[in-house]
Amino acid sequence: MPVYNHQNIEKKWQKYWRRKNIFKAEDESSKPKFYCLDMFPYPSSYGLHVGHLRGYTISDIIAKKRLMEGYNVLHPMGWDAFGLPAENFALKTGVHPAITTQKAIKNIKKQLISSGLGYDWSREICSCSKDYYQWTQWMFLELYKAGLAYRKKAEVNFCPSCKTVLANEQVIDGKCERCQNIVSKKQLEQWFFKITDYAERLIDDLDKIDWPDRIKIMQRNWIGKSEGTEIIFQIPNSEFQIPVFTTRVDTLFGCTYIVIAPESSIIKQLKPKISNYKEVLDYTEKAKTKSETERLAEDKEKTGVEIKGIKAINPINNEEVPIFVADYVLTEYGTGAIMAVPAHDERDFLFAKKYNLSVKEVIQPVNSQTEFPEKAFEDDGVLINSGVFTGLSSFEAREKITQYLSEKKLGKKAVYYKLRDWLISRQRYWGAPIPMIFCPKCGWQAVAENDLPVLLPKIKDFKPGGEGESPLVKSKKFLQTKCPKCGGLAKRETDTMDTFVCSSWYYLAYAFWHKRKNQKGSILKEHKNLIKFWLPVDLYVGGAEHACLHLLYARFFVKALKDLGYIDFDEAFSKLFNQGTIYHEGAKMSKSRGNVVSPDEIFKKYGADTLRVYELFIGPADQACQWQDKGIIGSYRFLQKVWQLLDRFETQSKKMKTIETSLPIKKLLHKTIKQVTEDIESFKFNTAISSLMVLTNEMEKAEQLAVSDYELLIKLVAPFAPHLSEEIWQRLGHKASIFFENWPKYDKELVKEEKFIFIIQINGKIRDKVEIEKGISREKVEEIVFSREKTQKWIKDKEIKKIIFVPDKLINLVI
Ligand code: ANZ
Ligand code: ZN
Repeated sequence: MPVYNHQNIEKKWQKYWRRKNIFKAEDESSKPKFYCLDMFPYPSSYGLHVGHLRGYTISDIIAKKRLMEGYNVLHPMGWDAFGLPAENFALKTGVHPAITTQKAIKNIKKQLISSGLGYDWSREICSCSKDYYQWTQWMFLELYKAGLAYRKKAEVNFCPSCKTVLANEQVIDGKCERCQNIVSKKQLEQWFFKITDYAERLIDDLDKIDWPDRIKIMQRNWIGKSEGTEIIFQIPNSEFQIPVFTTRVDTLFGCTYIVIAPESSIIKQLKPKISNYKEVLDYTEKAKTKSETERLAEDKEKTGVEIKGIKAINPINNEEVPIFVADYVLTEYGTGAIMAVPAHDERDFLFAKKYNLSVKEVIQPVNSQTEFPEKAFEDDGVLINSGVFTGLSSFEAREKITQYLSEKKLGKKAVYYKLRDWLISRQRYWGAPIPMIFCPKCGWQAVAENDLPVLLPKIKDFKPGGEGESPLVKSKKFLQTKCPKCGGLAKRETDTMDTFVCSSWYYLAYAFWHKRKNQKGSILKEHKNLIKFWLPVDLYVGGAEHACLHLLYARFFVKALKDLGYIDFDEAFSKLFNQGTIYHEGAKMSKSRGNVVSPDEIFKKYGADTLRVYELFIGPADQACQWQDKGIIGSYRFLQKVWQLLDRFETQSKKMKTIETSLPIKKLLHKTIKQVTEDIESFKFNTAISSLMVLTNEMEKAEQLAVSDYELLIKLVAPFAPHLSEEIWQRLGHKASIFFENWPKYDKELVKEEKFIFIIQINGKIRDKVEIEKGISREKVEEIVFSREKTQKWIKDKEIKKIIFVPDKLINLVI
């Protein structure tokens, strides 16, 4: 029998699947639906590497199994095509991003098809095409009309290398998520989405979805719900008050000064009373150049300036405390001011040490006496030096003191979130233009729905401006327009949208994309039924790096669209799976590190089926793993063996085909059906593959093998190695695709573990018997034996000198 010639066969089946629409979803069907989604890739000009393909293989295996299980499967694909990578590549090569992007899409699509991935291409979307971004713009207008999109001047993150502002989520440890350069701060007027309105629901609804805990925890922390107390500190002889937010109102008696953030408007308001105003102002100017992480870091030296001429009154004991301005307090969080308790907060402690401020202990650890602290004691404890509250636990005191303050109208319970509004303007060319117009008379006006899309003009010079000016400013034709309200001369917004806006709704588009007409109005309303039919997504597969980016933004969109009445679910992704990253030569596989392995070579040499098997045989699907060029041979050999088994049925006489499989092989086959079925459901593809390898080896050795049993093996292999399986299936005489066959069911009788009577001897005499399964390990047997009361009685407290173990027979304890 010749070796399996993947080169001819794989192409043949890829064509067949497309021609026969094998993987096309049905919009009307009595079958249960299954929506299996991959995070759509950005069309990199460098193509895909084998690391990218891992996630796509995972979702494809599940989708193919579901199809065989009788589901109506939607498994679509598209392109996250706007954004910096495409634009930067275009800048480097001098070719327009529209051209490079189309070229990249063509190449990647070829790679995906060559991998045997079964997508319904009739629903392909491309976020940079005008018929898609028209609706991205429409979504913007919907949010704008609902008051969820707004413009404000704020201190924003600016990446000097990407020359654009960024959202908070796109700044990782003070660095740009795209280029890893240090991000600076700038005062700019920008467009924001009011994601903070949804902070609470974004936390609460995490309970409704089956996502990895890791991702849920990251989102919870990012949203950062904090429950505490807002306390009012009055400024004597003035009507001014400074509200502070604390989670530790139990430490209020230990407050020895208060701090306001440098950006606080209170400073200006109090100007006439401040005796060192210039010094304060100089400090606030300097603070602007520091990043948030720098400001908050515990180990950085604290800086600040006392605001002289005014004091604040601690409402719990009417003590006067000094007021400082210091950059370790942020304007954007809580009230932008804090009560400082150096004895119990490390940052306050360091600050107090530096500026010689008093440290007053008010919390004592339970069961211990404190010495003079070298460090703040930050835990909960028992109150001391706290008037009538002395002796209470921190927990009780927080309730009681808050209540006391509320009665005096000087405090109340408060909840704050760390989450900030999502900054969506970008001063870059390759994005969806923000559909707004500025009229000198009427102010900001939304573009009329009927005038969408606002087309991205084809300009030659799309280099970003030095100071964060969108390149679109240079296109006079684009810039100058009429005010939708008064008809007078007006200017278009020249910023484009963050590409995470494009990806915040694409999973809805797949439900109806093949049915859309070039229409105006609401695409979501028109296709409400299809959205209802397909969504939510049953399985979403993609990278964990999106935890607080795409996965947070998309959740916000769903909630906003639900509130607007377009959809009727709270969460779009019922189940999420994050594939593990592939490492190569000691680093994460990536173009920038120069350690990528291209799938194209492997397609040629070993075939896509081999690659698919190896992608998952390499290690647990949710864990990082090392790519080894040599490792791929094992997967190749496995598929060759599956192929060679076919020989028996192609060359031997008809009579041979009726041969019965021996019982041990039959049992192994049914155990394998059970294991593969269950392993795929729990994403344990590697153990599923190894059990298929064991079965194939045993079948190879077996003298007798019924064709019907071989067919069961092929069905199990089909989701992993679809081309090979189709080819074998056809050669076995079947006319239809193997993916229209039913997924194998195991015979319950055949997978039953055999039990037998195991003998327990003490000093060679039979003292006990136990029924156990055949083939279980020594450790397991010992565990069972020693947990038996009867055995224990015989041993009592005597020392066991020796244990003799005869597998599947007996154990003898020598005492
Ligand atoms: C007094 C205090 C005493 C505090 C103590 C802590 C320990 P979460 O919400 O969990 O992060 N804080 C409040 N607003 C701030 C701001 N704008 N910038 C910087 N820090 C701010 O923690 C809330 C605590 O963070 C608050 O409780 C406040 O310090 C600080 F022994 O108030 B605490
Ligand atoms: Zn950057």
